[in-house]
Amino acid sequence: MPSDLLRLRRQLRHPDIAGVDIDADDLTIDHCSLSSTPQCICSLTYMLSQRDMVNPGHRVLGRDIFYFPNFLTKEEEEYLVRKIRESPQPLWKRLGNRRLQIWGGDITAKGTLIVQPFPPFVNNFPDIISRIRETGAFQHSPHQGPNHIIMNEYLPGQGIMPHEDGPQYHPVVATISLGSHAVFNYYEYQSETDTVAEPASCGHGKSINTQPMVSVLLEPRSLIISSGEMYASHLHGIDAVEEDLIISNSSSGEGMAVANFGHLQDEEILASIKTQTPLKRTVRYSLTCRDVERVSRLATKSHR
Ligand SMILES: O=C(O)CCC(=O)C(=O)O
Repeated sequence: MPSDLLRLRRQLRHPDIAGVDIDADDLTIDHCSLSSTPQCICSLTYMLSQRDMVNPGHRVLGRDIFYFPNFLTKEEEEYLVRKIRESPQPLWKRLGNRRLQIWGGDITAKGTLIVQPFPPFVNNFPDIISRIRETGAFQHSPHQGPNHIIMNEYLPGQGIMPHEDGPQYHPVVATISLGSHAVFNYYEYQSETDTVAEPASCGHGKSINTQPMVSVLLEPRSLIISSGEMYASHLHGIDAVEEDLIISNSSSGEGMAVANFGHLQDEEILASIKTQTPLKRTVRYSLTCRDVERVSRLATKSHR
């Protein structure tokens, strides 16, 4: 048995997870920090429990990333995009490089969600929240499902810088893509001993490897779930580009290889990859769905 695994078995005697029954074959330890901190033990517990919650057929590269192509139908996508485009101007918040709406309420500086009702289309048609619940990913979250959604709009050439989602949320994030594809990159922090050729940028005073560790192609209508160590100790972002050249698993040509190549289903996207044609981004709306752990029900105003 590898020494890492022996160490891990010793750590699993920690009282927080005593009695957890695991099989050595179930463990993916190559990308897990095996320090002896309780946080590590907790995140290991989480990884192990997450493993049983979401259908393993959706798992990407054995990591805590789950990809669901065609999570919504084309009709549902069209309906949602129409509802978003029809929404009143005051609901939009303008950031430096894009616009967004917040559904489910604002979060205070101390991390409490002041609950507001979701727009009706989130719960009724399509029933996004219950469908996300059914994936099993939120089974252990405080409200057993998302209670907060950030809806981002990206025009071609707009993206989002690598960032972490922060401690106010339960460590699972489910993101639905509407309208356009995008490439979702996961980044690692540099360890203090790393010597990398690439320059590094900084987050929370820690250096970030600017080379993505994993890239996932998000097709329109897809859902991606990040959890466990991908939530807790990695960053994610989307490059601000107008097109993406994606290569197939077997190709050695120029372009980007994506970890979920085997999960892709969109015929136009597959055809562009086959013919090595860059995929032009169009307007994309993303619904980033999370469970804010602390909530207050003081607010009464309804969603317009
Ligand atoms: O638009 C996306 O897919 C990512 C959005 C995101 O990372 C966020 O809102 O924190």
